[in-house]
Amino acid sequence: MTATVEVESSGEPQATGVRFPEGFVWGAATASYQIEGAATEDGRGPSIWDTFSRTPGRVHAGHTGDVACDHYHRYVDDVAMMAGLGLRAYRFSIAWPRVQPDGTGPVNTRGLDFYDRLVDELIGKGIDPVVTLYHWDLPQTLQDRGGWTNRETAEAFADYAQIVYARLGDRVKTWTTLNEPWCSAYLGYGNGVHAPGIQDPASALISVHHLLLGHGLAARALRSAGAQTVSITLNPTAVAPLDPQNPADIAAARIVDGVGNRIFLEPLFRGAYPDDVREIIGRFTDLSHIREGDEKIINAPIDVLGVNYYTPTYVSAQPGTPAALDTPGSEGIAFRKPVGPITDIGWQIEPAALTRLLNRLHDDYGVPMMITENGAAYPDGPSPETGEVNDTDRVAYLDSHLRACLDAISHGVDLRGYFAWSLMDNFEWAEGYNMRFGLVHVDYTTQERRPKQSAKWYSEVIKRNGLGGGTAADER
Ligand code: IFM
Repeated sequence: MTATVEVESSGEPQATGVRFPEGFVWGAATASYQIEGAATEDGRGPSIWDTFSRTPGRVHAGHTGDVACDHYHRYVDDVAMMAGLGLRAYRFSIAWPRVQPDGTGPVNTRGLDFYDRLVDELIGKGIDPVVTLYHWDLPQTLQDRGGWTNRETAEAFADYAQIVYARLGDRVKTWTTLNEPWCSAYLGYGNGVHAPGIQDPASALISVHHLLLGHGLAARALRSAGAQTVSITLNPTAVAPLDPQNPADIAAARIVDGVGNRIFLEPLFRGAYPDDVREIIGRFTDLSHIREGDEKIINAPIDVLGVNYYTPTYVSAQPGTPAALDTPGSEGIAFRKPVGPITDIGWQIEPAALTRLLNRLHDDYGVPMMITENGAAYPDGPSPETGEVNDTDRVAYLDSHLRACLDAISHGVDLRGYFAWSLMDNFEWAEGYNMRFGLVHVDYTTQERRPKQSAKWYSEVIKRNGLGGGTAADER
């Protein structure tokens, strides 16, 4: 697949107008806990995020997902809004505690009914449903038994995957097992910034393995049940040495790449943890959680890799630096503070790092990919004069990252789609409602949805399957 230069009917190519490959999938993404609300409705059990967000001091200003965007009640209007924007696909996640309130055992049919209705609504409007089975809302009962540090959670996840597939598999083609297991493991059990809020390197590394095992078991089950497209979404760190000529910085980047990326990629695509990563895991655990045959299970074939990208990471060797809690084994490594330009959440903007990342994943693993999340937080709101949300910063961010995708496609990357994060402003985990990533503005008092400038711009991008000359922001 290669990017093409647009050719007008006059036969004159436009200077920089570019199109994406035919059939490129255009969508937007959300996640259950971030938008649904209805936290105790229709038999939904508690998740670790209910517990965490209700624990004082864990989430910005004590915000919770109890109501969120009230999508559970407003999904019909929300799907109509997606159709109005021209989305071709919608990536959403299923809340495990809606389907199995205790994580194992009895199925809550009313929970499944909700997703059944949502899928029908999407299909009725010509929008392809792309399902993620786990986007961080683990049933609390499973956490009470150790959560992802317990191997049984991986087995329970595969059972849950089959339950959901049995209900939706006749209509949903794309099945993503996990979203960003890096976050589940290292933020949930490493630095404790996310639920369940544990700070323990061994627990984080054991969780990595059980998440991967859960993925492998679920992928196998989905495949044998007949799933068409099986996938996992990672958020690989676009890590680079601060000084690319300095061997110590290069070695530091290799360690971060090992613990952050290769720990997932190598067993997924090559069926084994790399030796240097095993050595690091072995510093914290006796490795007995990695049983004979597990890596083969994790190596279950997938059809497409979901890639979430927001920001790069630069590291340098700095003896005496304590290990970052989200990166076990990183003692002596300094993570550079983001330098401008940055988004509202403090993440450095560097589209070229996305191209580098995609090229690297293609060169090393040769896997088809989709961008399953990309976007930016800005503190935007309606203008008092016009009522419009003029989020030109977000338009520029999206435009530059789509161009970065095109650069990767020109390199030979088999990139099949792009999902903007996020369809609408929502509960941004530990940041609560303080960070707005949406294409659509949400007024949390009235629940009014208001498409921002970026939503209108994105609709145009979808319509023309590409970008115009300059940035689309300039076109306005
Ligand atoms: O909001 C999150 C999403 O749930 C997972 N990926 C990153 C996004 C922005 O932080």
